[in-house]
Amino acid sequence: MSKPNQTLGEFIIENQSDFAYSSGELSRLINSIRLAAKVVNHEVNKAGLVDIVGAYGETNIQGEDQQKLDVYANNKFIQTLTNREIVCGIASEENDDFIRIEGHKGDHQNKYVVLIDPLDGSSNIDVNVSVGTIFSIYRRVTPIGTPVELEDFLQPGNNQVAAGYIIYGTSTMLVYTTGHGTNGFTLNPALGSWYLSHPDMKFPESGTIYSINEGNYVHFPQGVKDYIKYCQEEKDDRPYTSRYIGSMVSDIHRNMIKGGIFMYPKSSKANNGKLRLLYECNPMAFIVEQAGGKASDGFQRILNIKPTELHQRIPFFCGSKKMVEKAEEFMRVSEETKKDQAQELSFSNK
Ligand code: P6P
Repeated sequence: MSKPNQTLGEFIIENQSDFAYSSGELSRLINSIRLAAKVVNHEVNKAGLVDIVGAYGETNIQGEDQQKLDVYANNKFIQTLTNREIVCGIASEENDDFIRIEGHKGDHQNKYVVLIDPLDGSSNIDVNVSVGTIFSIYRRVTPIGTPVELEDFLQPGNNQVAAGYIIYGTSTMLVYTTGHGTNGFTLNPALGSWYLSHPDMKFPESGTIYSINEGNYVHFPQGVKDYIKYCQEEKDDRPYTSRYIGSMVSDIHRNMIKGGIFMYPKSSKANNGKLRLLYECNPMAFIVEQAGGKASDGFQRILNIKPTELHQRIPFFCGSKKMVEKAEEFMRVSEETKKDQAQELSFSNK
């Protein structure tokens, strides 16, 4: 249930019975995220003015140059989440391993784990293009009272109890779900309050925007090449429009409002694609599905995938249901053609 211009705090209280486990803890969890988001937003908005823009001089486990704001955002979210006595573990794109939080009594009584990409699209910071934070929340699966373990983080996306993103753009928005629809809140920086600006968001079932880095075209699987050519041909509602910001949160947020598909497929340069399953694709898939969209790796639903590694990458097709289904059709046909050709080749060699 939502009322126009309701604040985030009012919305959480009014809907906390939706949270399957302990309503009070969801409130505190989301409140800690919205606090950290306001602090990070303040820094992002003045990035050009202070010496916080540019590389930090370190590289993260992904082998990517850490931008100073990456590190700042990572530290802020970890610090805020740790202080709230709800989280027993945090995994971050910026940290090689997960962080154990034993609680102020050292008794490991906290029930939730949070996985986070603290500043997605950070390479855009220096050129003043919007960036985002992505978070994913699970209930731990190992016994409460014991230290959190890796298996608490390697849960399929279906197990998420909440997920969301913050987009630091022309305005700053928090978009999240607890499995009862997807709602968007816009920050009023003058008041420091978040207002329900996009209640019950619905991903358009189809659209005319496709987002992919076509600079990698020659390295894509044939099915992706075929789908791109389908988007570009003069027929029906095509050619579609190509839009690619290079910041996944921004590309998917735009598509959720206007309709469209975002793709980061595997390629001959990156056998599993670039995006990470646990703290990028799973939370975005949960949010998008709750708005009526679809998210797969080109063949199977993202939320059904059982993770094997903390920082594992996965090909990602996400957006308007009918567009993702069309892309999957091209992927399936291409795979079937490849298998037929392989069979013919093996027969002819006998
Ligand atoms: P490329 C940002 O670094 C990111 O993880 C996503 O936000 C974005 O969609 C993608 O990488 C862009 O990658 O290879 O197209 O520059």
